[in-house]
Amino acid sequence: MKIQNYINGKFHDPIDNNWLDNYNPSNGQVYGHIPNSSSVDVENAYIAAKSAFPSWSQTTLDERSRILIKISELLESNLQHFAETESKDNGKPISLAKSVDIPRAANNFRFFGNAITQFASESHESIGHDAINYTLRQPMGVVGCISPWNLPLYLFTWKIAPAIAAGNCVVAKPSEITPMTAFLLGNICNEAGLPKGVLNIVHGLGSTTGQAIVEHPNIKAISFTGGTKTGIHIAKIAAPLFKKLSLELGGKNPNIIFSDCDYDEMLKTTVLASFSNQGQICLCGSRIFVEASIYKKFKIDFIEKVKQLKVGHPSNETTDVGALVSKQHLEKVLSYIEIAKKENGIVLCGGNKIVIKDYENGYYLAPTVIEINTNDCKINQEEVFGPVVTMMPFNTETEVLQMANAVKYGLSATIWTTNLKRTMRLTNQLQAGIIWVNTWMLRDLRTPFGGMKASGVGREGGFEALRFFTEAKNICIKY
Ligand code: TXE
Repeated sequence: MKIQNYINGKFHDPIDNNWLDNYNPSNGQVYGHIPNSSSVDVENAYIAAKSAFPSWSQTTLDERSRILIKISELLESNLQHFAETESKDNGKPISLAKSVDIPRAANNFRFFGNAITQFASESHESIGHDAINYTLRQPMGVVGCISPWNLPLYLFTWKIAPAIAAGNCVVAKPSEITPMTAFLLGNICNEAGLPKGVLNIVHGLGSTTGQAIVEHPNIKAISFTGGTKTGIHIAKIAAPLFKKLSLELGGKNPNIIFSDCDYDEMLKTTVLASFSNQGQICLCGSRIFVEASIYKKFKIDFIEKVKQLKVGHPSNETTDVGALVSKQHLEKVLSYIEIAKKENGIVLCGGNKIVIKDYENGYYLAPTVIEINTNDCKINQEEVFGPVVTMMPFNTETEVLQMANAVKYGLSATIWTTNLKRTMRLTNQLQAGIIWVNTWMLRDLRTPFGGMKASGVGREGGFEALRFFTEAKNICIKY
């Protein structure tokens, strides 16, 4: 199957007729071809977006909201098809695609369709000067959205929905590894009555298509989610062009467990925080720190639960852990397990590929738990982004806080405790953009989402996203 670019409401082959293979992670087979779009395709997408902007930016908020909510409804009514497509393209369990990825993609459109009707800007009365200042928040024009492969439609729409809600027109690129649901979204947008050119989707490699979007002199803002290395590269290109940038990058998140926590709840959630989506979520808690007094018990109980996880074909409803996204990524994750062993890490379970009958070439890896004795090692410092977690004991709050913060990343952290004072002390001092206490991945779309340090710059979510996709202009009137 060949997919096409979606430009100006229509589907097009890439101008250079240059195509990439698309692999099915569950069996390692090529099952489709996607455009490797050139800068000419990106330029065509830009021209379509630019032409659509004057009218879209003047479209009433009610009308924008109505169209976004219609897209959301159409995604919901096509949930099964979208979920099957996502699961096949990415390797994630169908149950996850049905319960998380596609519902959340639909919700992104509904949420920002509603949010835009509530978005307001400030005014400041300059008392004693007979003057008033007010802020206009105007759409920027044409903006670029570039998304990764781990939560394909979920993260693609997390950027697109606020961008178009705010009145911008978009040139968007999904990951070349998981382009399918983004391709399907084009038809849904047409059916919902989104005017042509408001959203344009170009497919291709980061180094060709993505690069052309970032380098485009008239694409005013880039919202990017992906690897930290890519983020650095994009920032270097965008800075001299004075583009607005939102970078959501990697994480190496601590999961800190105190002995006074609700143990059963912690255990159940820690399994999810470690291995959901094959551990390929930037928010996964990949470094587990356990208070020494319960370390032995936790070790036995956790390993027992992890061993019960069913690794299987993504389309099987009972699969807990599906296939990793690509052969290259599987090899990267395996290489980190070898590094950990060399660093004296003890593999408590997993560590090996899994062969599934009839799908022998699929990218399956057993959920892996590695016991370590220092935070100062590669396996605890670098993002693995797979079904691999480490665990080690700690004795004091001060010690665990120091280890939690001693990484270059600062995306999220989880704390398990019922002690309020400790919670307050730690949440104040942990270097992370998102901190969960006694839960994980509980999301409210109104909250600011993003990381500190090498996890990125800027915040998405709620009004933060609408502020990102608008230019603030202050007007001072003396009366
Ligand atoms: O991501 P890339 P990769 C981490 C994770 C993973 C590593 C590398 O550790 O192992 O990053 O993954 C586009 N100009 N995360 O290499 O390349 C690319 O086409 C413009 C964490 O797959 O960063 C894709 O659409 N765009 C992360 C997107 O960037 C470029 C999720 C992300 O791909 C580009 C994914 C360029 N020069 C990986 N080069 C998270 N934060 O959730 C690439 N792209």
